Amino acid sequence: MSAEATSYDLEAHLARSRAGVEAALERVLADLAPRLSPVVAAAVRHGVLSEGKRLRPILCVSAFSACGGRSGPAAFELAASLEMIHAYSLMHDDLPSMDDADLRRGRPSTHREHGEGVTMRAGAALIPAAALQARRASLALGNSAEWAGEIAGVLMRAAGAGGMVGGQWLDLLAEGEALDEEALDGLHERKTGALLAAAPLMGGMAAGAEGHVLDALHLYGRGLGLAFQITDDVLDATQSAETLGKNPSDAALAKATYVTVHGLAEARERAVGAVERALAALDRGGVDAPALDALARYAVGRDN
Ligand code: GRG
Repeated sequence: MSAEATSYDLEAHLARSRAGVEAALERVLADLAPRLSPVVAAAVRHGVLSEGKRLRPILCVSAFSACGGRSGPAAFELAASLEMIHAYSLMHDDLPSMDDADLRRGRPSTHREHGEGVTMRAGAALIPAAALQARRASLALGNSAEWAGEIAGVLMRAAGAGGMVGGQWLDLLAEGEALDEEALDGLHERKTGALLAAAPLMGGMAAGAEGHVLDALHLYGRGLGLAFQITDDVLDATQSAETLGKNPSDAALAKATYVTVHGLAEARERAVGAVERALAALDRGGVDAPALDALARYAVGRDN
C-alpha cells in the first residue's frame, strides 16, 4: 500500500463527477430561490456556484457507486447537500467576525459583493435547505423514510456543534495560541474532518451498504480528512493567495497549523500516513473502489 499515483484516470472521474454536481446544484438552488428574497438568492448563488473542487459531493457519489448504487440525478442531489453545507461554512468563515477574508475561490468573498447581513442570511438559509435536500434525495434513491432521516442526520451531526461548528469555534478561540498535537488533531477532526468523513458514509448509506462497509467508509473519510487538512496547511505555508484563490493566510491570522506544530517535512509525512490509513480501512472493509483510492491520493497531491 502506498500513497503514490495509480493508473486510474482521476481527472476524467473528477470532470464527470463535477459536471453532475454542478447540474444538481443548479437544480437545487432553482428550487430554493422562490423561498428567498432575490438579494439573498443572489448571495447563495455566489457562495455555492463559485468554482470549488467539489470534493465532498464527489466523495459521496463515488462511495455511492462503489457500493453498487446507480449513479444519476438523485445521487448527485444527495451529494449536493454536502456542498451546500460546505459553501455556507466558507461564506460565514469569510465574514469580518470570523476570518475576515476578501478573496475566496479566486473571487471576492460573498460578503464583499453582497454585504455582511445578506451573507449571514444566505449561509443560514443553506443549513435547513441542505438537511431537507439530503432527506429528499435519499427518498428519491429508494431509501425508507427512516433511513433517509438517518442520512440527513449524519450530515447535520457532521455540520453541528460536535463537528464543523464546534471545530470552527475551537479554531476561533485558538487564534494566537500555541496548540499541542492533540488539540490540533481534535480541532481539525471536527472543523474539516467531520464533513469529509460524512461524505463517503452518506454515499454508502444511500446505496444500502452493510455495516462493516459503512464503518470502513467512515474510517476512510476520517483518514482522508486529516490528510486533506494537513495538505491545506502545507499549501497555505508554501503557496501565494493568488495561487490558492483565498486569503488571509494562517500566518496572518496567527493560527497554529500542522506546519507550525510539526514543521513542513513532518507535516507532509503525516499527510501521507493518513492517506495510507484511509486506504487500509477500505482494504479491511473489502471495499474495492479505484475512485476512492485515487481521491485519497488527490487529497495530498493537489496543488490548490
Ligand atoms: C458559528 C462557530 C460558528 C461556526 C459556523 C463558519 C463555520 C460554521 C465553519 C467553518 C468551517 C471551515 C471554514 C472549515 C474549513 C474547511 C476547509 C479546509 C475548506 C477548504 O475546502 P476546499 O479546499 O475548498 O475543499 P473548495 O473551495 O475547493 O470547495
